[in-house]
Amino acid sequence: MSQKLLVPDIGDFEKVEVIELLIKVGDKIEINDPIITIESDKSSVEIPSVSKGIVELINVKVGDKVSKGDLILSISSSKEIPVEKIIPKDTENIIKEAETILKNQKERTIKTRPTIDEKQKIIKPTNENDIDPLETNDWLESMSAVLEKDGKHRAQFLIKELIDYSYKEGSDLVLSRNTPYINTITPEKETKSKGDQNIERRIRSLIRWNAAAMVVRANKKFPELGGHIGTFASAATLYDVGMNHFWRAKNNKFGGDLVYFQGHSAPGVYARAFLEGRLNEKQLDSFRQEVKPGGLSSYPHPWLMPNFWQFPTVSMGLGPMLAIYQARYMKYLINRGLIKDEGRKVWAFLGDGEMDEPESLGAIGLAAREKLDNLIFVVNCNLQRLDGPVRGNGKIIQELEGIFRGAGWNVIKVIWGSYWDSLIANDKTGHLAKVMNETLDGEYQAMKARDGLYVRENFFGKYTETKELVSSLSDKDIWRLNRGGHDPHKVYAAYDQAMKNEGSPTVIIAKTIKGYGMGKTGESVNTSHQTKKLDVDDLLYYRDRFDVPLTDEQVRNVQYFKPDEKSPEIKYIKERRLSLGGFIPERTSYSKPIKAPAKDIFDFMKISTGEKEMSTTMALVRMLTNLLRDKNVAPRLVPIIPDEARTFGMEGFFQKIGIYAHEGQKYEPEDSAQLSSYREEKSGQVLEEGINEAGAMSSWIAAATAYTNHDIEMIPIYLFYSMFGFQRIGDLAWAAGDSQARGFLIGATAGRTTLAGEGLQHQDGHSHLIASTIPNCVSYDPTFHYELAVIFREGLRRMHEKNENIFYYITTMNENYSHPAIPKDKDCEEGILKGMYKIKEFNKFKKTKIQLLGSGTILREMLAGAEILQNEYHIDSEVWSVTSFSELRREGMEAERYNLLNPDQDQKISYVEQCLGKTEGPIMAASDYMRINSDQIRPYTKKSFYSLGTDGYGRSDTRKKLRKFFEVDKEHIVAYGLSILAKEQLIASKYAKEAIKKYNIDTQKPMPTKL
Ligand SMILES: Cc1ncc(C[n+]2csc(CCOP(=O)(O)OP(=O)(O)O)c2C)c(N)n1
Ligand SMILES: [Mg+2]
Repeated sequence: MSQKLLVPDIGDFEKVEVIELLIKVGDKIEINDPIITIESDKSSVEIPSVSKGIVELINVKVGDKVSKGDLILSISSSKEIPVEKIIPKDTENIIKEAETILKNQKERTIKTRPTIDEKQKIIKPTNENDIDPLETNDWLESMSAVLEKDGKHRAQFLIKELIDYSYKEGSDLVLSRNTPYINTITPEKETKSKGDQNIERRIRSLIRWNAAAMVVRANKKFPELGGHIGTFASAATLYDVGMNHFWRAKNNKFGGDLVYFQGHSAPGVYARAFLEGRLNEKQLDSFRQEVKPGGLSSYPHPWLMPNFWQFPTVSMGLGPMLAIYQARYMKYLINRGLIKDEGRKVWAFLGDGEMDEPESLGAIGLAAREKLDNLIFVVNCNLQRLDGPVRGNGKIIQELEGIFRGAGWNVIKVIWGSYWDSLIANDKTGHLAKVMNETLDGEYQAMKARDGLYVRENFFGKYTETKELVSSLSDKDIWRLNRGGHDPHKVYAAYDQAMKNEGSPTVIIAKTIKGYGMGKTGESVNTSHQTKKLDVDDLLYYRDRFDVPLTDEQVRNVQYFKPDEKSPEIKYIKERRLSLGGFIPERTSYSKPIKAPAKDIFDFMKISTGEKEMSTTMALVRMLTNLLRDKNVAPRLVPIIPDEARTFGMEGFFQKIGIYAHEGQKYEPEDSAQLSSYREEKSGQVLEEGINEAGAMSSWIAAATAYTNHDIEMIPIYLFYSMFGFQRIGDLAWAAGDSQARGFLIGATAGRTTLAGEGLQHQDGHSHLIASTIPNCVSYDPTFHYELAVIFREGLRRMHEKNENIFYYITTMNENYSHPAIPKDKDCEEGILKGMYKIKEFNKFKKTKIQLLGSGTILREMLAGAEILQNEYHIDSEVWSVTSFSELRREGMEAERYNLLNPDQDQKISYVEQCLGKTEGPIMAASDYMRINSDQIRPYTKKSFYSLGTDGYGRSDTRKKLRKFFEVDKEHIVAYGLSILAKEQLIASKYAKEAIKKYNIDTQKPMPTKL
């Protein structure tokens, strides 16, 4: 039996052009197989089949315009399947279902005591999960009575007391954003570590010593090197417990946990690697001396230590944000079936001062929403940052608790060490908890800079009850009362619970002392962060404090200490790591390259579009649609969009590959009947980030480094308004370079005059300049679709097939125009990739010539200007399409450098010079970016060079007016061209003057930068 396939609902569009037939008569098709591609003036979408069978007849051809209900084709099929799109979830049913639930709820009778008045009826328990409604009612009635008798403040007070009490009794399921200033896990509920605490302490002491020695030695040699001792000193236990018991390394059986180390605690990580036998003394001695290969980088930089560091974290705030998106991306890969779910975790270590960076907290809502129980934050609250206290007048731990709990995180506070346990247990009157709550961070800090007597007087001395509590303790005992973050038992228990937590991310907020153990010079003092030199007395104190087995002489020489390979310490440290699968951090990749698609997949972009006009953004989307048909590439593409898919004409992707949503789609979308309906799915491929460029970039980095973190090569393509790219998330882009990311960044709707109506804050005139500052970012500003195809294909080949550690920034525009076929010249493709090629030559008059270089859409103004110069002024020209001024500059710099270093050798000729050296006439270059963009190649041309550009603030107007304003339209190109030729004494100046008059160019108008 025969069936008809019709054009489905395509939204607001009528008469949309068919641009591709993806089937032919006789083909066997399955449900969801794409059958044709249609294209409106903004986007192209594939229409999938809603039936299966053999194609009998095709009713449309390329170029036809179709609307909803038009016949596309008919197929023969044995089974009767409705021709209409499969009916979406029935709204009626959903409503009915909801009504039934509501009805049932109403009918559910709760046994309550007879109610006395109307008001009490309102507070009847109605919660379905209530296991004892009678008891609940008792409580509610009491509350009602309190409210009536003593008012809302008293009611609030009682609620708070109840919550605090339940917390103290061991319930961490609190209903308040804040809990008392004590540990979340009560001593009875602590899971005990199976580790040998004595050996672990000795190992930790050696790591502490070697980390400090490393910084001191480096600064003795070269005082300018700097470094930090105080940070790691405060975090040593937090790291050690993780290293000894929790963090599983990547190996051939397991994907590995991912740990984001706090940037300036790097010395501690090196010191441990030294004991593990991964680094030697010579390497420790090259800390912060990275110019000579083999030096240890100041902070975690994968670019500088590509086999060691995994994540760049030292730009505060990026670590937490990247870690959240890393954890989210891990779930994405699992939900898409690309990696196994092995219970891997992402750990991020952060400073309490660092939490003030907006990025640190900016994505915590997403982490909770996406139920990232594979994510664990550890915030080291040593109460200090660089200059002074983080919250001298407040309490950072309580503040963070409120914020994270409010966002939906599992919060574990690790405030007090084991020595406090009995005191807290004996705090029958609650006064100890009261002092703990009342004492400010500034006071806590000051206490640890003093001594036991000071603490007795100023802390315990506040109330008779607390004074009494410690009356049997000596000052030394009081001084020994430790903070939670320095107690391996407390830290172990917290990590253990974090590992077991399900359904939400965990934050461990640990209290420590900055410069722990450093004594007078560096412990808990405001200058702790800056301390990088310790004098002999401090070193001796540090040695004694941690029982490091060094003689005074060895201490004076600041020697490292590493026990014998056969010592229990070294055996223990190695055994621990062996049992956890290997070393951390370590950066490796076992991903397989992706075979670049056959060239012909791009061929459709090498022919002319004829009359048809389209933007390069649309050409890109067309290209991606085609790439999604390549079986090697398709599953690896990760389109990432911050809420602009429709702007870029990408809504077709919603249905085709779905939007990633970890819970799938729990609602029927409003537009479910339409072809491009908003489809969320657990295995969705598109990362739709919402209005969140930093988040989108973090996702992109996670995907772009999946080759090392998950051993799977992915192809992330992040499309954004070009102005909200590098300018907005520049530091993340720099971190992407450091991380050796591989993928595409697409600055869409690019240019300062091409994006016409949006105005000052949208119009980008400098993203290419920022992109060019990142050494491994390759950027292009193509004009025509074939240029885009050549560039993109090469990007795929270099990054994902050949695994070069580079990433691409390509700008695409929203200006519609027709695209010519790729020039026949055999060197054209090479020129496109190198950065320029000759696109047209005007050679009619053979008298006066000018070289015209154009980039992006301004190339078209150049071409139009060249036409006028030829026809109206008899000026010949060569027009060059410059696909990348930045790449030309890089090549030019290299050639120049070689020549300067090798004055007696054959001199290299830069590619710019190869193109322009033998040409006639001066050069005029222009782009839709600031003049400095085209000026990049000025030093490599040996000719007169003039550039036009869009310097100044953008503004909203028509494209034509904007180009006139910024003086990059064809009329200015003609006038400036003539003026340049006059200045070079190649023509008389009157021609230029005439043109200026003819085109109404106001010579008195100030520079656009001043307007
Ligand atoms: C974006 C950024 N701003 C400033 C710095 C300089 N800096 C490095 S560490 C630091 C203080 C860190 O304090 P905190 O986060 O509390 O960490 P702690 O050393 O106390 O553990 C500052 C300001 C930086 N690395 N990154
Ligand atoms: Mg701090």
